[in-house]
Amino acid sequence: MKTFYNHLHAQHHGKVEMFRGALVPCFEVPARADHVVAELQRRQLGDVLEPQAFDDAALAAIHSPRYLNFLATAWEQWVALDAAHAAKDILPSVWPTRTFRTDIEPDNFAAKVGLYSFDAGTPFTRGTWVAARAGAHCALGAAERIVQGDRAAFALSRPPGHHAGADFFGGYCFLNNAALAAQHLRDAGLERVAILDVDYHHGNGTQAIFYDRPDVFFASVHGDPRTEYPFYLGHADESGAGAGQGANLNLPLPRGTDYATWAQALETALAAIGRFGPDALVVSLGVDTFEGDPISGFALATDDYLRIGERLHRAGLPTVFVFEGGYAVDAVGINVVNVLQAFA
Ligand code: Q9C
Ligand code: ZN
Repeated sequence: MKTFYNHLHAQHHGKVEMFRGALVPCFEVPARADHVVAELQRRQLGDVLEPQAFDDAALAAIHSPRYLNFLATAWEQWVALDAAHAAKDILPSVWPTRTFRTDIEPDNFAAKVGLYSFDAGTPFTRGTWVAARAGAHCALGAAERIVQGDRAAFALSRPPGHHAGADFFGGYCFLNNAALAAQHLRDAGLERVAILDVDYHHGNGTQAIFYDRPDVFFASVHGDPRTEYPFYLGHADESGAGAGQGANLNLPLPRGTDYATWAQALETALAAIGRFGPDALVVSLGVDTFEGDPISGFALATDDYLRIGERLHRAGLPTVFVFEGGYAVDAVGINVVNVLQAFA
């Protein structure tokens, strides 16, 4: 299985995020991806490649023009306000909630940041755009391997993507790598694509992007949004809209869920995906379901990731794996590569 990895990911290195009234060190750090690469190479699980550059038009297949323009220019706008800003990250602090307008992009920079984001936990840094774009190219490159006939490919994208919507960032995500991979498969002629999101957190961005579409099925197993981030989406009654009715499946589980219960939800998701009959599968592979994860609440053990990989292999579909969450930094490489190795 080929892995697409881009060294530019490390240029996205947030300093702090807002947590309970204080700024705390970021959980989403470059070392996460470094550990995955090291473990892939230790187990010799296939080539690790730099992705080719893709045209920005590929990003525009998922993201809005004004959002992409914001991402591409945010850092220069920030530093133009005050040269001293270069030493600090951009962190959102004001948002257009219900009854506010979102059709007019404000001139004020802080207001623009809020228009295009949904939390204060996702710093935008000097290297965020370069890193996120390179991460998206990893996802596109991995999807292209499937188009070319490979059984599986791995996009070691960083920053992660599944919380990012068509025109907003948040949850450590800026470009929706899994959505870009799925859309690339569709644009290459595959008629039906399924996305299976196994990250601890609901993939609100991916769900929203495909919610009214019948050609991309989205299934997610995640912490119940009544208590778990991202809180405002991911409930069991969200089943798709319009032509996409029936093409969305959420399987929320309570904090503390262990592998036996989690694996039953995986079976439910895979059965629904089987009925959908996709030509390929995109897996949003977060390993923040791990018992040692510092910000999550499931109890999966390191060996359980081998079971997940075996089970996904038995689903019998060409599969693009896309790296998402997982914040137990010392274990993230072993857990991710357990899935990939058991699949391969
Ligand atoms: N103090 C992904 O796993 N903040 N994103 C939680 C932590 C948001 C997770 C609070 C977590 C986002 C891709
Ligand atoms: Zn997560």
